[in-house]
Amino acid sequence: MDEDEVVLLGFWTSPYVMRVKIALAEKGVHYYYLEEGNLFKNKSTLLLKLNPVFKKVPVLIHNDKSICESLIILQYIDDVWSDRAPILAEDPYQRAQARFWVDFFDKKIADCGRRMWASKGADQEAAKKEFIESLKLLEGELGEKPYFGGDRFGLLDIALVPFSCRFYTYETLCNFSVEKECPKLIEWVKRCSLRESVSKSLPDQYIKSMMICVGIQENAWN
Ligand SMILES: N[C@@H](CCC(=O)N[C@@H](CS)C(=O)NCC(=O)O)C(=O)O
Repeated sequence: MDEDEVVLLGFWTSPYVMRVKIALAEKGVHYYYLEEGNLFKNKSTLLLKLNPVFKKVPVLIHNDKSICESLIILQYIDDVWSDRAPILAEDPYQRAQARFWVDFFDKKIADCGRRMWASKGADQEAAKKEFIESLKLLEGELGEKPYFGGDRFGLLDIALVPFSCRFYTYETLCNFSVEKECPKLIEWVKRCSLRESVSKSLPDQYIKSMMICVGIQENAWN
């Protein structure tokens, strides 16, 4: 399988792209990385050709076949390199649970993050309140386990941990501390960051936050 050609088309601040980087690293799959340099102002012909529907990264290209949407890509990676480091649990119920929480995260928490960044005053406060409540629900799901799936680092961990890079920005914009609100979740972030697959796939949260705050990548909050 490793003779196969694997290319990831991405953008450095995208947590969706980081999901794919972590999954490939966990599986030990070698790949070429192509940065979509002007994602928001001038998309490359390659991106438009490979993802004509959403025109978004990540796109995984495996032996000239393209796969879009981060969660579908994670599933694909798990299917193709099924002989190592499983991303999804074997048990159908555990798989369903992991998918439920990823869906909750993508629909609810990612949206609160966007609103905390894009609004001011009462709207921003409401988004912050919802964000903290939702994180607490996730923290409840984590419980005392090292990872969401138990002892195994899996789908929910891979899907969620990239978004921790944005915590510092949210805290700075909205004046709160994720660590104070959800200490166990931060312990989990630290635990995940000890894995090379994670530490090598996530940019430093302070650098990223600073660039976003000064407006360099403001559209990256899609
Ligand atoms: N649902 C998609 C979301 C991907 C996404 O939003 N990518 C952003 C970068 S973070 C993008 O490519 N945005 C380009 C645009 O909106 O034009 C996934 O899970 O892959």
